[in-house]
Amino acid sequence: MVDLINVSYDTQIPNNVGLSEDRKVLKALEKWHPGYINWWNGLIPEQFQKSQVYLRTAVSVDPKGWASFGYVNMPEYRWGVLLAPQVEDRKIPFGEHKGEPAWQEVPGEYRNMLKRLIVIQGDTEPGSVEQQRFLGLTAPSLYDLRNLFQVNVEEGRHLWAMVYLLHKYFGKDGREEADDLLRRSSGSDEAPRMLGAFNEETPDWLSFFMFTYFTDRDGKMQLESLAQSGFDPLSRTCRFMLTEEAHHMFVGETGIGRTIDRTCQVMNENGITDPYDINRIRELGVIDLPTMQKKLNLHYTLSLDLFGQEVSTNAANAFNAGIKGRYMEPRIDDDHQLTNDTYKVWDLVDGKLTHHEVPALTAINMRLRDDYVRDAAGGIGRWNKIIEKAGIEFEMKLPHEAFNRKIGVFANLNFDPEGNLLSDEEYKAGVPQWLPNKSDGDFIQSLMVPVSEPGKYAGWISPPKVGIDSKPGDFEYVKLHMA
Ligand code: BYC
Ligand code: FE
Ligand code: FE
Repeated sequence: MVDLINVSYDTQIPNNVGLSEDRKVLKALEKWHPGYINWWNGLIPEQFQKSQVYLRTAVSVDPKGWASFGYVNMPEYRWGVLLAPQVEDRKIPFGEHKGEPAWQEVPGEYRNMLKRLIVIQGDTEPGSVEQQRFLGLTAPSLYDLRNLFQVNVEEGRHLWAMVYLLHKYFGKDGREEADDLLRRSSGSDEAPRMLGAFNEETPDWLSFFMFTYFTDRDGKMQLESLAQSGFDPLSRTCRFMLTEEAHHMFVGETGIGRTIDRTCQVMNENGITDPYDINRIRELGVIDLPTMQKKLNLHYTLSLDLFGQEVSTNAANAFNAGIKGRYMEPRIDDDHQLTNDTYKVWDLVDGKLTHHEVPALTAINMRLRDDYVRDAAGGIGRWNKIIEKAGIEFEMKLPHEAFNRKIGVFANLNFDPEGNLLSDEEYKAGVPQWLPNKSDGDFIQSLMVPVSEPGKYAGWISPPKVGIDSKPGDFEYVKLHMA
């Protein structure tokens, strides 16, 4: 048990926001903390709560030394409140207030808009931990187990980051929203998480890697846009969160890469050249490449839905207000107000996909999604290099953006992964080849057996090339608690 009474919040919560002098916010956070610990302890299986996990903890915002590594009992992890340093004389970088001094307090006219965005951002963080709650039981190695928990504690810290903003700047309704972030829960019927992808299951480690590659990358894009915000505390918070996000996507990219690598290796050892020889490949205890492509299709398209409608007045208003900007806003060569600009969005005319121009202000979500698609393509190329090097003829691909969508112009239309519009029957017949089905799931599940000896890995995945914090291959990343 954690000692909830004698917690010294100023020393327990590493922070650079002067919490000890901010009595009101400190009190609000003290009230919120037991609920958080309760939520956390309910998610992580007991034996892991008592284990020693080699984790990094954010202890400052110095780019050279912001994290310290060491063994931690997870209930005692020090979730800090850290904001990137204030930029002197920072100006609002876009929208109708462009050039005015950045806001240090909430601008009254945009209070609700700002609160909504902070709540949505905050809601995803605990949602992802809930989705990943059972994975610790089947980790393919101690290295992977440690990475799972690293991602989990940091998503927990991201929740803290948003809760701090709610408590500090939004008074009573901010506190209520902070409580609701612990009340909603992934996949719940009564109180689900706010965005679709955070109510899906993450049933196995391949899903976890796909999620951290594709869905955490939505996190990166959204945080980049919020980091541009004219509301300075939000900007500073998001800038620091981005430092941690890189590792989450690294876990995803290398996890998938290692899974691909192992499959190719086993195929070669057994003289299998046809990647579609699925039964033989599966009998050898590795995941066939076509099934990995199906998982990719699923997680990529779920993540595309997180960008909202292609044409959105919400997004236009947030940009105009100076609350949420674009990816790499300072590097974009335009007036940063979008008074006369247009942008191309997808449209469906007589069953054919086309582009048409709309006022750029309304197409902010589409633009961010386009940036995301480019960003997500990078890893696919690196995975294909692994397959090519192994001499196997197969290529992983991002499916067309119209495939399997629930939000936006393509929602609930029957597109195949190439972007062809199909009849209901054609679509139904194709789905088992495009998305993971029950037997794919069962097969992957059958491989999910925990490996807990230092330096050993489950048969379906290769070891990583380098250790965390330069540790050697047989490093004991988690000292498991034995009951
Ligand atoms: N599911 O005009 P639209 C992360 C709603 S991930 C359900 O397009 P907008 C992380 C929408 O709310 C990053 N509902 O809205 C990753 C709206 O409802 P209301 C999370 C959806 O605002 C991994 C209506 O449809 N951060 O950090 O332009 C692990 C009309 O839509 C969905 C953010 O998202 C959906 N997918 O765009 C851990 C940043 N999509 O209000 C963490 C904050 C849309 O009319 N959020 N709707 O009832 C935003 O910027 C925007 O709210 C959205 C939506 C981009 C999400
Ligand atoms: Fe996060
Ligand atoms: Fe993340």
